[in-house]
Amino acid sequence: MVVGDGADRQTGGGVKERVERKTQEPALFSVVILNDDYTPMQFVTDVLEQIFQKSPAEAYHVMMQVHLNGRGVAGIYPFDVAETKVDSLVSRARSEGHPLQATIEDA
Ligand code: TYC
Repeated sequence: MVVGDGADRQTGGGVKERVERKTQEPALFSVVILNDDYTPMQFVTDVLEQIFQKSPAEAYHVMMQVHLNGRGVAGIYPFDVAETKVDSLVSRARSEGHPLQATIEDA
């Protein structure tokens, strides 16, 4: 048994001498909202505030960017969080009869 500085050392035989202790950052993904001709501006602003925790000013800014440029980033998250946000957005949009779409992209 080795008692010492916490590093895991062994000798000989190509055994890894030091255990890698660096934690990996989770991969991040952008939730990108897409423009369409039918979803009301106020609905998009509301979901940006309520699902993506934007301030009213940020939500309006992102909504207008999407309206003018075709797409915009609603937020950046680990994949499972991004997926849940898109599911929430799409199910809320469909339940209110809006065609709003969002995609997930590498950040
Ligand atoms: N283009 C829509 C309209 O004029 C508004 C809109 C903005 C729709 C952003 C979708 O992601 C969107 N009513």
